[in-house]
Amino acid sequence: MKNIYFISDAHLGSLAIKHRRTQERRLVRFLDSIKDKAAAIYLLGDMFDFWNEYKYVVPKGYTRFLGKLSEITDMGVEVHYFTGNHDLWTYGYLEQECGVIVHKKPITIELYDKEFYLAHGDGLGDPDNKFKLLRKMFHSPLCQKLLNFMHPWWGMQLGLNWAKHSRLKRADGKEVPFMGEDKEYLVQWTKEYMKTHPNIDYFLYGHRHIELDLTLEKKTRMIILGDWIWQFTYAVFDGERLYLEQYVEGESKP
Ligand SMILES: [Mn+2]
Repeated sequence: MKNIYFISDAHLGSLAIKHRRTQERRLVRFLDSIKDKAAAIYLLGDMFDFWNEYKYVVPKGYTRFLGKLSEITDMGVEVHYFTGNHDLWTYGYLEQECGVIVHKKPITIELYDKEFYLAHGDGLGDPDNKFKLLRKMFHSPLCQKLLNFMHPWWGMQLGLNWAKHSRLKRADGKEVPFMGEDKEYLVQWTKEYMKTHPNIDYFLYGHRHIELDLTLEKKTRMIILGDWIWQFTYAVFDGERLYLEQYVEGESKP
């Protein structure tokens, strides 16, 4: 039985990440190392720090990453690309050029015989009004149109700098550690959602940039994937077990 892999939050191209070149190469080596063992790969959002497709132009860079995705989908392995809150402005290029399946909303899906709820995690339970407003703007068709009519020099400049500052707001660019079940919005949101959707076995998220594996009920687990900036963590489902791993270079795992 082949594995199913989940990763998120590489924030490729971030102006706030000094090691962004080596980071992309490491991601590509990881993808290369799993491609033969994978039944499917789920990218749970924010793989790019800022991605916006124009009608005839896409952002510079990421050729190794995009090439690897294309190679993997050409092999017949499904790659699912969830939009995050940094890379939602995709309008067909990633599907047509790289063969990925784009999801702009959370999905519930049966993988082998388990029920998964998969989402990036933004907009689920976060009460911050500023974030909510920004999220509304980001998803507004009018704002998206405006962004696309803007010359890419302005559009990319605006996007990359917004993304950079949103990273630098955190002390040393890293995320606050786990605040406890009661304070984590995603945990709270998941507990609420479970009440009306008791059949879900596993909830998987990105966005929060922490590694979390929480048993919420006897059969229900919630996992947050960490990131691909500092932690290089991912989840694997082998049909029976679901677990978090870290990609350590030079190490090969069965
Ligand atoms: Mn995010």
